[in-house]
Amino acid sequence: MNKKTTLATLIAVLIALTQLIHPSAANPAAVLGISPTVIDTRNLKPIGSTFSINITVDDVEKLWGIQFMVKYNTTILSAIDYAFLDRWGFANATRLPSLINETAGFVALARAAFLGDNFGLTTTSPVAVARIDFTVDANGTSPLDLELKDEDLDFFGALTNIKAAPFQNILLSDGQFSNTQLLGVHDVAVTNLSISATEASPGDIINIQAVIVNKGDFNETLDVRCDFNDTNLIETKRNIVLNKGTNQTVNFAWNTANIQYGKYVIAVRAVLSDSAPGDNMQTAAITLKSAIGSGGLPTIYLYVGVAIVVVIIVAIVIYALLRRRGK
Ligand SMILES: [Ca+2]
Repeated sequence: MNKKTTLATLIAVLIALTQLIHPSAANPAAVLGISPTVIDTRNLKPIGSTFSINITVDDVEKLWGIQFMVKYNTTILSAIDYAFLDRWGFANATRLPSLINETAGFVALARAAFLGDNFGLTTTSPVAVARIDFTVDANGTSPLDLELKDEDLDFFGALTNIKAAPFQNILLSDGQFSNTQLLGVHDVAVTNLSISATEASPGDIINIQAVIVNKGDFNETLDVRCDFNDTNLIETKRNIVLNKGTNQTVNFAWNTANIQYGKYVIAVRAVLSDSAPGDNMQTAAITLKSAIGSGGLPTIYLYVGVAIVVVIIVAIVIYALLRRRGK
């Protein structure tokens, strides 16, 4: 081994060591919703009257483009107008086709900012981005359903961020209209998330427990997902029956045998598009350390220690080689 090769090996070893220390982050799902959730105005919205709904976005980072549709019952309602609320620099936005289709019963809205015109919308609370106006045609009930995709109508929507990368994980929160009956809401929540350890070693089993609650007016059957770092699935409990007003404890076990050292965020989420999606997920943080690291010596010192030993060995080798060449 000559001096150059030795140095290259040393650098490679140091780079490899730095790769062992990796940060992690978790992103919540983006939310597209209707506000108010329920237009429940018995006897207050007679035939011929008008009302408006706002479309809101939540938990988005650098939102740059938006395309979606709202479907409704054309017997009960007519969509008459829409407007974008240009509150985050969409004033100069390119106009993608937006339209009202009174025959099929949908409003399709789309808008994107010019690239470079702004830095997108970042928010962790609901922000209204568009408004739709309706007139009431008849007494009855109509859904106000948000859709991102309808293959029959050849419609493919998205929420897109500044890098033109669609948000992969989007919760849709629908609305309802009625002028004849009291409307109930669908609303479940994840509460009381606990994990058996906040520090552990790879190979440990982490027990995860949460309570799901049905706060709404309907009996529900739903899946509950447990993930780490956003959408890396640990397990899904399927078809849990949760009657209104009841709660249920769910348990998961995370086998960390093939998980690297690092910080992780465990999330338990109720998979249901409900009226208040903000409480459908709970998270908890956990750090996986080496056995020595968890015994009190932080993991980074272990890596530094190994690196120092490697450097000393390499130095000795170089010294030995140089001495031999010198003779
Ligand atoms: Ca909820």
